[in-house]
Amino acid sequence: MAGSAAPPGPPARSWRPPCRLSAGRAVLLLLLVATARRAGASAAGGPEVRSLRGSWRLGNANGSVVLRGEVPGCVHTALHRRGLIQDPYYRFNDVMYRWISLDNWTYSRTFKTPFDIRKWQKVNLIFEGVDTVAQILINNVTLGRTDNMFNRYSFDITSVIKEVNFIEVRFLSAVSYAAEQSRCHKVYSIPPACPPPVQKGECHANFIRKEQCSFSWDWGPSFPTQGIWKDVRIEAYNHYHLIYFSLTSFFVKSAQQWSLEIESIFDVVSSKPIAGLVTVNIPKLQTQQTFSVRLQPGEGSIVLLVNINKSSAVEAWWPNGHGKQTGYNMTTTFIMEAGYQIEKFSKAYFRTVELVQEPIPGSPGLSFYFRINGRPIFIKGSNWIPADSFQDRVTYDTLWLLLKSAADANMNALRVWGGGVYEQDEFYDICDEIGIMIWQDFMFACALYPTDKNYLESVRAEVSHQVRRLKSHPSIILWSGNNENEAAIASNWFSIPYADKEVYIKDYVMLYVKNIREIVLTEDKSRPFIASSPTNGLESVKEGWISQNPYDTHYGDTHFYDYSNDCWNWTVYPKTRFASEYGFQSWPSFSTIEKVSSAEDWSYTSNFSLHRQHHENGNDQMLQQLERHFKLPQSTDPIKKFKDTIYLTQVMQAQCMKTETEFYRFSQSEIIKGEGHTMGALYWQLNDIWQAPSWASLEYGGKWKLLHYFAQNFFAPLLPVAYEDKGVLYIYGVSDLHVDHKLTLRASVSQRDDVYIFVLQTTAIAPFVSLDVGSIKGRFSDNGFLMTEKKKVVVFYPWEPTSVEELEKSLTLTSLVDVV
Ligand code: BMA
Repeated sequence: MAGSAAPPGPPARSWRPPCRLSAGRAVLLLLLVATARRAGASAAGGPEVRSLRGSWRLGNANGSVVLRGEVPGCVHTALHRRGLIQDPYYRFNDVMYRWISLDNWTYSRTFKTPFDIRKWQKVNLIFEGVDTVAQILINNVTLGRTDNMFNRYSFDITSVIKEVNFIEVRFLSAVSYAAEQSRCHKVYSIPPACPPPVQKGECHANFIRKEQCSFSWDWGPSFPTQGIWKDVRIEAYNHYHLIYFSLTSFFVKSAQQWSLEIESIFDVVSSKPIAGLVTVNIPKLQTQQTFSVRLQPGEGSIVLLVNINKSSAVEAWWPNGHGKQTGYNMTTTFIMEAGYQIEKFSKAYFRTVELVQEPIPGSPGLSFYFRINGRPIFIKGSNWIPADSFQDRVTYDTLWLLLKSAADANMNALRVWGGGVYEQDEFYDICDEIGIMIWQDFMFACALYPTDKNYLESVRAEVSHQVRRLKSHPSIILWSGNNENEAAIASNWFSIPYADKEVYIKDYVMLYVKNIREIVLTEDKSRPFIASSPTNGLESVKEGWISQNPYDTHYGDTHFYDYSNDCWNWTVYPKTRFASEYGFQSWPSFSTIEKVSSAEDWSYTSNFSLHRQHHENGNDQMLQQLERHFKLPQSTDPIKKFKDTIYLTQVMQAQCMKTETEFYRFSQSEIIKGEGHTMGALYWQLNDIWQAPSWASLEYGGKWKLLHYFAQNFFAPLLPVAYEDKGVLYIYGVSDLHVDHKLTLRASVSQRDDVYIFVLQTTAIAPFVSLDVGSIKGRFSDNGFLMTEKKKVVVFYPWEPTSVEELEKSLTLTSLVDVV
């Protein structure tokens, strides 16, 4: 490990934001200008693009730390790459390196303009993402300021750009900014002020439009990053420029025909309107239509409606397990009287989504389920959190591995949870490709939020940008305003005196209903919107958007956590319409923990084990749950005892989640005492942000916990469930299939060159058999199983090259009988 840089003294530079730093010009321009990268594609005379990716100069406020930093990237990653700090995830480094986010850093570089500036009517500097509070300068001229990590910023630099330029992005610590904004909000406080001490986090995350969990969470560290986290470039153009291009599909019932809505947003720099022709061509569907259009000066959109040829059989896009994810190649050509021609290649998908909330015979309340392409679908999956504290480390491969693991475990949906980030384009591309439906939260979680003018303006720009960027993805089936903020007010999490409640309800409605919802409904009519999760849906609307009890099992969705009752007892679970969050913790495997700890940390009660646990009393809760069904590990060898405990927490988590999920699945087709008709099970949580105990089924790095293997079984399309109720054994056959099936059991394994076959033998029955190959990346065909037969064959699918020798060396086999 490289030696760490000494924490420099307090930040010297003194520009402080006025109360609520006005993003003024930048935000205004964001609404007026916008992206070109996605719109891409040009012919002669088209826009010139100069990427500013690559190596920048990076320095802290008093100049004591200067280094090169990659863009896109952040300060922490740059310091780590240069060997100035250790792995930020190692041991206690999250708190040791707090100084990094308290300092104010500046990114700068020079660059040459690769084109003749005089030839262009407009030159923009585009940031796809700035994290978060910064002043942007070119050639010592301030272009504007940024204050929202989720916005796209575009600055008009036509009159500022020279042949050789000096660009600076002067960041202000997100932590200081948030504190300052909270201090300035004088009329009333906006809770929570700080996270619970067990999270070792920073305060006032709700005062900054930044990944909320970067100030810490109950499963994650505090790393409030600074950096240019997405693409940055210069764009020059004449006449007009395509900035957003999106497709949404509709099925027109009256005509029994699919139609596509194509929206193109342009910036027209000519002083006069520009006329032209747009041709849309989908060869496979024998559909071609030409439209004459007229672009007005300034920013504006054109919306074209393409009716798909009725005689072509359109294959719809289906979720994983329900059919194919068909998409059709489509070309859109813009031939305008002035300027260049644009040819845009895209994929057109056809699917409908309805959120059905209607009376159910024999049950008070309303249903809450998704109908995809006219078919009710039981939503099976989990909740997605950011895959890393440092977004620049999240590659396509990281996303693919995690999302493919979700699909391989028979999931058909994920909820992108509101305390993280709107994910990168590639995330949604993969979901489109493999049929993972996305419940997309807006990024607000577990807090109340301000609604002053500048804040709202920033949120409005964020919402328009994100909806425009994402709405073409068929995988997204729902927009949802926030995580648990309706519940936070309804259940008074923050002890707000009754007399003051109205103020917060007003703020809530202002933010999620009058702003976010309004924008979403204007921008995207192709999918439903709910204001919060959990919510009572239409019932919440009726009660003024905040229900008395948003956890009501007769309406909407519920979140349910119970660590004190026996989790193997299905009667403790709510017979809800839709379980959108529920979960139990476990520890990640030893090979994962080992990478960020040292020998002295390897016990369940070490300082390290306490430090990594961010959920109050979490480690004890796991032991208490374990004790109900297992003997706690007693080995005198401390490492063996630690490993046995880790193994048991995973067994316990897997078994609890199996019980709970099977309960939700068999509650699909029944109403008992007015409750039931459950149509969704999204457990908390799919993935981990670092190596620590959490609710996740995939460890940081992608390794499957026993829960993930169990999920593969409890989410199987055909599921037999047996449970006992007052002396009667009930057996359910749960099916997600579209046709009736006879159930026959076969346990068959096929052999391929790139997989490894494990043959297991036992002389006695072995419960919860776990195979572990340490740090070798890959997954087994099955794990955590009950071995009743003498011999069992398990296949290992490696994610990177390995060998029989390596696997043999790393293999550990554990079952309940091995725990001492
Ligand atoms: C829910 C989530 C997260 C949290 C999880 C586990 O409330 O929305 O905020 O991490 O429970 O406590």
